[in-house]
Parts: sequence; structure tokens; C-alpha cells
Amino acid sequence: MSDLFVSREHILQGGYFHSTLRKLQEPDTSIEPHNIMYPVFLLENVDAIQPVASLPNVNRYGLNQLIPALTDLVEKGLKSILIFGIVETLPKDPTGSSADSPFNPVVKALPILRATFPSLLIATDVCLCPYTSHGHCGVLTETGAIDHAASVKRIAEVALIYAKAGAHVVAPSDMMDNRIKAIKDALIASKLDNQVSVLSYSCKFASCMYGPFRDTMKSSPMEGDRKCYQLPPGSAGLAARAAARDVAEGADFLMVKPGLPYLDIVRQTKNQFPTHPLFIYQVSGEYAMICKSGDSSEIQNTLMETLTCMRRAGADCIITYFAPLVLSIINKK
Ligand code: PB1
Repeated sequence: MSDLFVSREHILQGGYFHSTLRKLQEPDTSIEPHNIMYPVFLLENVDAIQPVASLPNVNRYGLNQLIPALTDLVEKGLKSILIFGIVETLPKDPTGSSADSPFNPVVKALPILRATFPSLLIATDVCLCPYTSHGHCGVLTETGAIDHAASVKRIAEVALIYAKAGAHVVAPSDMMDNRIKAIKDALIASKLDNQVSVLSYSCKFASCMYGPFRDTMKSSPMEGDRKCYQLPPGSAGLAARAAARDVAEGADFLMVKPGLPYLDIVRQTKNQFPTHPLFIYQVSGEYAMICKSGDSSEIQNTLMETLTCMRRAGADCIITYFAPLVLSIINKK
């Protein structure tokens, strides 16, 4: 050993050679059931179950198929779900009128899911894109631009219907300016503001990693793209301003989406608003990439390392299609 002087502070391996020591070196990165939220796709046909080709082990469920699937997962510890409605017979039109139709699968399922799973936290995505003929997340003007006032009005109407139907959390993924205030005002006017939370997709980027989801939902824009209302991938500044806007308008929770490529935004948002629990959405493209990362053990290792990094960056809850696998990993431990 050379007589090189080594500062005692430069000898690190004594602090993590044992697994228990390593856990002490990784504070706030535990992954427990309440740190996971499971996105589920809900069909109109209550008895249908349709595998999603681009998302291995992910299905589109009718309610009668979703209930047994959730029963098994709740027994394994599932704490929360995020519901996306899919219409196949209900009409798609310029204002997304099926979004809050009494025949909408989400509206019909909510009271039944609440009664069937009294302890499960039930969130609903709130957006127009699965229900609009043009495929955009808002209402358009004659020229094809976003009609801000009409979009915000529609999003708030849909959120309130889901809240009244039984959603514990409404999660507007549309990215329209000021929809959080409109939703909060609607909840207050209906005396639901202390029974329904608002989870804002506050820092949501115009990513190319939503492809498998859009195939699943048949929710791609018919023309153009979503770059004029989802954030530019390179803009940390707009992410900070969007988070500040939504906190000021009453969001209970914030979100960064997609996940892994945006961990810098997770850390930025957590530092900016340590008072608000922060969600991160591991989107469909991320899911598909990890599914291709190797055999089952390599997939599990890649997944758990990714989730640990998301928690280290500051995410409090991870929205992931891997929720069933994560629960089985947690239960094995
Ligand atoms: O998993 C995913 O890719 C999620 C996609 C996401 C769902 N909230 C949206 C992204 C998009 O299609 O632009 C849906 C937008 N309302």
C-alpha cells in the first residue's frame, strides 16, 4: 500500500459493505404499495377483455373482467388505480360529449368499484382525447386551434361528473392552462372539495413515448400534434411555471410525465414544491422498452432499479403498468 496520505473521509466502502448499511445509505427510496398507482383501461362492453399487443401483460377490461383482476391485486396490496375510459360504440364528436355521458364506462363503473373495493383509492384520468372526433385533448376553434375557454369548461364539467360518480381523485391530463382552477371551483360549488383530490398532470411533455397508449386508446390526434399544449421536452422553465400555476390554482398533487428521461424535472419540482406529493408517470413507451430489456429476471432488476431512481429523484408515487409485477416482487420480499 503506498504511503499516499488518504483522508479518512475518502474511505467510503466501510459505509456500505453490508446490505443493511446499504439500506441506510438509500433513504426515501423504499417502494411500498402506496408508492404505486396502477393505470387501468376500461371498455364499454362489461364482459370484454382485450390484450394490448404493444403492452405485454396489459389488458383493456370490461367492468366484469376488471373486478376479479383488481380483487386479486387488492389482496396482494394494491392501494390505488387510475382509470382510462375507452369508447367503441359511444360517439366521438368535437366536444367529447361521451366523456361525461351517463353511458360512459367510467361513470357507470365508479359507484360499483367504490362499493366493491372500499379501501382502494380510485383516480380517474380527465381528458377529451379518447372522446373527440379530432383526437385532441381540448375543444378546437374553427381554425383548428385550441379554444381555451371552451376546453377548460368541458374539462371541469367532466371532472365534476367523475367526482359525483365516486372518483376520489380527478387527474386532468389535458394540459390546458387554468383547468385546475376551474375544476377546483366546480368541486367547491358542489361541496366536494373536501372529498375529491385534484392530481394535476402539471409537468407533462410532448413526448414520443406515448405511442402504445394511443394505440390502446385509439386517441391519437387526427391532425397535427399536441406540441401546442404539452410542454416542449427541453423546457425546464415551462415545467417550473406550470407547477407553480397549478399549485396556485389549488392542485393537491403534482406530476411529471414521462418518467425516467425527466428525472431532472422530478428533482426540480420536488425542490420547488416539497409541500406537494409528487407523482411520476412511467408511460407506455417506457414500459415497452423495459419489457424488451431481457429475460424475466433482467426485466425485474431493470424495473426495480428504475423505480428506485424515480424515488431518489423525489417521486412519491409512481404510476406504472408494472404495478402487478411490483406487488409480486414486494410480496416475495
Ligand atoms: O402511458 C402513456 O403513454 C400515457 C399517455 C397519456 C395518458 N395520460 C396521454 C398522452 C398522450 O396521448 O398525449 C393521454 C393524454 N390525455
